[in-house]
Amino acid sequence: MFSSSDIKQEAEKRALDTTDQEIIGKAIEDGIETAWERFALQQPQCGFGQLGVCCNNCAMGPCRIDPYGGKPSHGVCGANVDTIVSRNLLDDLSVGAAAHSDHGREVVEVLLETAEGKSEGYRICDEEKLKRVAEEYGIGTAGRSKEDIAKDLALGMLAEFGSVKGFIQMAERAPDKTKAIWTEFGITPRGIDREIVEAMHRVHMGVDADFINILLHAMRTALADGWGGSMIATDCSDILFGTPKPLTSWANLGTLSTDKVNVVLHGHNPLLSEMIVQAVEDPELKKYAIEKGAKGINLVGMCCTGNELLMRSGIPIAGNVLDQELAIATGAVEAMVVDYQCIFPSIPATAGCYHTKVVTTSRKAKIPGTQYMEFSAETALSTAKEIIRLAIDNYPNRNLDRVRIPGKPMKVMAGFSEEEIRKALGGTYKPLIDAIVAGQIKGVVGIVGCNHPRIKQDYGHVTLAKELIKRNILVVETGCAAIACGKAGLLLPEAADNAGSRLKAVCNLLGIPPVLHMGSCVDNSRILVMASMVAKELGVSIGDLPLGGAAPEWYSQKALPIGTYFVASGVYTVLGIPPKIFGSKNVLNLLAEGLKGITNSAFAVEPDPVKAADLLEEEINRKRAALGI
Ligand code: SF4
Ligand code: MSK
Repeated sequence: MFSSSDIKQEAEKRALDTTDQEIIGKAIEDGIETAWERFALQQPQCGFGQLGVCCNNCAMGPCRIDPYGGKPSHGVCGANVDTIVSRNLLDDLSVGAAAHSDHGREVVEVLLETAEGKSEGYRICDEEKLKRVAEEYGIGTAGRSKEDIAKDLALGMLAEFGSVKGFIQMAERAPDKTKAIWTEFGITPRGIDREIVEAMHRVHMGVDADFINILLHAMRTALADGWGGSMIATDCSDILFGTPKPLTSWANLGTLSTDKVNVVLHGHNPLLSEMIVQAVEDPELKKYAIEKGAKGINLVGMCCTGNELLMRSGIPIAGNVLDQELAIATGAVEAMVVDYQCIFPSIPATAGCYHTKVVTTSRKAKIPGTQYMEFSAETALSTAKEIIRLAIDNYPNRNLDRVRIPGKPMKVMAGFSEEEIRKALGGTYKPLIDAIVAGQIKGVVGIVGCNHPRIKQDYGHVTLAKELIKRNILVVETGCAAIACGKAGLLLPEAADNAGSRLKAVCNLLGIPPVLHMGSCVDNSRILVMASMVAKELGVSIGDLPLGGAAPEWYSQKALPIGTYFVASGVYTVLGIPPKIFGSKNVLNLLAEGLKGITNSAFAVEPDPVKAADLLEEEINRKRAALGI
């Protein structure tokens, strides 16, 4: 498809990072189909779908509405464009909320099994956090074993998924003024599963047809994710595996090794991958790798499983979501181990062109053409060892003529949990508040979300982060956005040289980067907790704070609840990819304008990251002025 002279140009068009560009070039030379080729083949994509005006909810459809105001203006059932667009949005958002929350539930289940002595390889690592969270749940801790406390806490958290109390305990962490807004508009989340199930009910044909009512429930469902499922996932993972602390490691495809067995851990849930981190310490496996001709075993992460491992154990991160096929195309990966979410079903086909084994591990996420090795807490460490043995056995199959490991890894600093940020500030957010009041830090923006083949990989994240720090706005990040900035060298204290002089001085004083890696996608909950603590210290709502959110390259359904719980919590959020709502002016107006009167925040859509930075800065200035600073 490409002449050799075009390959470099094409690679530069697709990705910002030079190691990614090199392997994109190799993949093209090797004739490997990646998301970029498949995206091109999908063009032009369906305009009705992009506008959100197509409904496929029942067997009388699919129905689609003329977006120009002509006929048909209603589906067979009579649903108008506002109903269809808002219902589609709620449907997609609920899928995302379910994904985060079901991940959270699995971590709680393992906490329970660990407390009951039924799991293999797990232990409670952060007893202090266990006790702190247990106290929030009203669970007594004095004189009790950590296992007893953990059992009660796990049961308390599992109850959050239904709706026993009518509210979610974790959401009590929000400031009173924010909770009062939720109460006033009837969007306080009652239970995690409950809101998602109710969303599924509402999108059924002939149930909710009022777009305002539908969108309010979308906010409630998103809040159940952010302040419920995701927050539980974060806190239980911290309890089991340790709350992240600042550390240094490496990022990009150059983290793959030329002479060690390379194992890529990809997906979202740290439950099995943490056991793999333990398994590679087994002296027998180390010896076995050497017997097979390798110099050792090299674990690297990808996407949010990678972020979880980077944050807690300093495992290097090979890349973000568009790197999954590229990692295999290096020809150097013995095994790619996946759990769930953001796994391209294409990877067994890519792996089939090299020697890579793809190992699926979750009952919920099987992919034809992969080797399935089921994860269960009872046998987790044994399964982890088996997986490593399989990868080692595959090492001799590496075809050195087809291997290319690009460039050098980029050093990164990660591990900025909310607790550690607070600790670095001396135990309270007062110094941060003082810095904001003094204008040393103009505001804080969370950049989150994925890569999208419509945007040059990482360009949106990196450009926006650079623009913001230049304007003395501190950036906190999670997910693929954080990996993008890691590859670009922004997760280093030295990157403060790119910041405005006032932010640079703060970073230099604290020895921190101007862009803080706060974790995986579920760890956006850490940003909520931080915002909440600052707001409480000031006695205001989160919506009063000079904060912003952005998802410059999002694609996943999970980004919808993330953006929506940011906005519903009071954080103005700019999306770089338009959501599928432009077919309804009413839906658009409510989300971009109408919400300002409810949560003092709204959504904006701006594909140009420099203009997105302008919007975020304007919003921060507006909130600063309202606070009188
Ligand atoms: Fe068509 Fe209504 Fe069925 Fe949707 S729910 S497919 S608009 S008939
Ligand atoms: S991994 S949801 S592509 S951020 Fe969390 Fe990246 Fe988006 Fe997946």
